[in-house]
Amino acid sequence: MLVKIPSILSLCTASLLVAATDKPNIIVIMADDVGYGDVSAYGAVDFKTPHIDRLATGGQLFTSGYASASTCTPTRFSLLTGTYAFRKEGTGIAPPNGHLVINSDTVTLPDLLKRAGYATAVIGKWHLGLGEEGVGPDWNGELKPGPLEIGFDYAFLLPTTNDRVPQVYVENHRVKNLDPADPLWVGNEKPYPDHPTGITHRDTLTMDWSHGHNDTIHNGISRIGFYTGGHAARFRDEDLADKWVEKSRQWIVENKDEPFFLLFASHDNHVPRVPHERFQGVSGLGPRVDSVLQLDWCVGELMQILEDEGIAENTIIVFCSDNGPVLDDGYKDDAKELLGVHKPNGPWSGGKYSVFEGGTRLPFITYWPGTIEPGVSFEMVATHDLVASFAALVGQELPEDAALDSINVLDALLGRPDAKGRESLVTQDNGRGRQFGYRKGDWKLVRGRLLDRHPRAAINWPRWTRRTQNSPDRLYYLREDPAELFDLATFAPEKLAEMQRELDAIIAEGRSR
Ligand code: NG6
Ligand code: CA
Repeated sequence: MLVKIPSILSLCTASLLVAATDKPNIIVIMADDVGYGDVSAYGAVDFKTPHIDRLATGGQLFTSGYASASTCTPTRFSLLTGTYAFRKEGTGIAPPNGHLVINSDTVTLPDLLKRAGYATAVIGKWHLGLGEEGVGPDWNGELKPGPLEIGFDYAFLLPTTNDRVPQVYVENHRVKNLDPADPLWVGNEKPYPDHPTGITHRDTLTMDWSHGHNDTIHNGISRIGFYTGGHAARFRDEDLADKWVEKSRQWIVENKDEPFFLLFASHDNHVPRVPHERFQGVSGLGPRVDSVLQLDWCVGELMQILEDEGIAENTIIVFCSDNGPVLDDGYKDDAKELLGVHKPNGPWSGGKYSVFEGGTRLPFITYWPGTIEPGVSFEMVATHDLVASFAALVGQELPEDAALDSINVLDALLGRPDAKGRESLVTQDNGRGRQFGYRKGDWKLVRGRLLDRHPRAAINWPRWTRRTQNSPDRLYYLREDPAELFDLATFAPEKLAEMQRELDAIIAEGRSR
């Protein structure tokens, strides 16, 4: 009998262990506009991101980790739905009064995890719209449909972007701290003729605009769009990161006894870059890099919360970004002037808004201490693969008509030996198919009305890639030419035709899974 006790105990421990790792907590940290080269684990040398680096050295660092688009809304649409955004109208950069662009009956990543017993939350930037199509957000009433209607149990949001009005938090269905006596109005035009804007009151601004961003002023900064009211609800830009961490801590502590899924959607380093005072000036490279340091701090805090709660070994963290880097995205914050030799897009060409690699090939790290072996992975994975991969992790079958482009790359994400990533990938710019990238193995097709002369995207553009509009498809061999400098279209016409055929088929077939 006495002999048996330890074996029963160890059996119990073993089954507990299986139960614990069977359904690990999942945290997806999606950064905003952070490029491949913006993390020291990926080669940044002018500053350090020690916490993100800890994820990288303790987990799998992917050299071919992608966002599916080079702007925010389409990448986030695909992250949650597993379907390429170009398949759905209206998935370009969402405006301040944009409606929810994911249909409530779409099977989403949080839906699948909920079915598997997970508590689900999104904290941070949303930018997928709120409210019904044709109606949009009811800022003073119930903001639905929104995240709660597509699978999240809890939401604490920056509803659009920090440069789009209004600067308020949304908690679940409501604007947080909204005083009914001071209703919030949001619109596309001046509410009255002498409403102060970034044009009429430019001399009062604490951060000047360079293009766009000259409508309603809040916190000394003019934004995209107009609003009035809701004063008690308005945030300070400086406090956003602290708020995401505070709300995450609260929600994790409340939900740590069941498996949970948290989408931590940082706004850093999207413009206007106004990190908390304690990060201002710290990098010496201006607000852009200060904001990256603030993001890195958030990552460290999240890791610490897991440690404090004793759940670090039972939590998988994915670190990724929504699109490539940009220097001047509408405000004069000296991002370009203070860049020095830092390369936000690493070895690639292009950045935000581009389908060259720099627009979508981004830091991508998976971390699960005790389960994921540390290492570097050259396998191709993308943010919208998390739907199929996590469905597999938690034993949920993907419905046939859901997640139409999501590939189960779980083994690669977990760093299992000989695991394979995806074979091919379509990337897009903003909206519905103006530009496409198509990568298969080492080959890359670049198609479309190129915005590579776009001033906002102008990061380290090689001379060769400055094209005019409606240029023909181009073909690159990434293994020898990672910066996509040498168009091989005329040298390898058969390869070009094959790649064109495949891209056309993926677009035409309506699904790639
Ligand atoms: C662009 C904005 C840019 C940024 C972007 C969305 C102008 C001139 N530019 O239209 O500043 O807000 O939209 O960025 O207004 S994203 O990362 O959320 O996709
Ligand atoms: Ca973005």
